[in-house]
Amino acid sequence: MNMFQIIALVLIVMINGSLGGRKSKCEVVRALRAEGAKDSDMRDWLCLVAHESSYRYDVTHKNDGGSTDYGIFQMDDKYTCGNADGTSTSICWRIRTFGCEDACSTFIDSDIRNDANCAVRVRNCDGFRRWYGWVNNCSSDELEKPDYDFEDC
Ligand SMILES: [Ca+2]
Repeated sequence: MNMFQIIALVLIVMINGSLGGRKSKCEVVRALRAEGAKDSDMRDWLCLVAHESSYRYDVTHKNDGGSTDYGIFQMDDKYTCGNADGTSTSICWRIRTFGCEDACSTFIDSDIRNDANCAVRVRNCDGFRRWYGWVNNCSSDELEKPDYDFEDC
């Protein structure tokens, strides 16, 4: 291997390391719109994703109660992924069907379509309060920030 090849290899590893596992803001916007999310909710969504996963789709987080959160929307295995039992509430029983019950491994892959599908249905069922990342960080003042501008998407 000559010096040029070594440098090229190092660059490839660095690029993969910095970009791997992360989605752009507009990729998230497009995935959410495709699942019916309204633009009037989009700043909330972007704040939620920024605080739940920092736009990384391959992250997991172990909760104090023993459940685990998966992926860009941090869907947990207590109420959603891998859980096909149906919920206890009459309004939201469909949450665990038609996709939200997908294997948790599909919530940390690079295809965020099923993640967005499930997240939009959870939001339509329970609102954004289901996500502590949103509850604790996404005040109306916070949502004004240019970080959450999405007009170019
Ligand atoms: Ca996925």
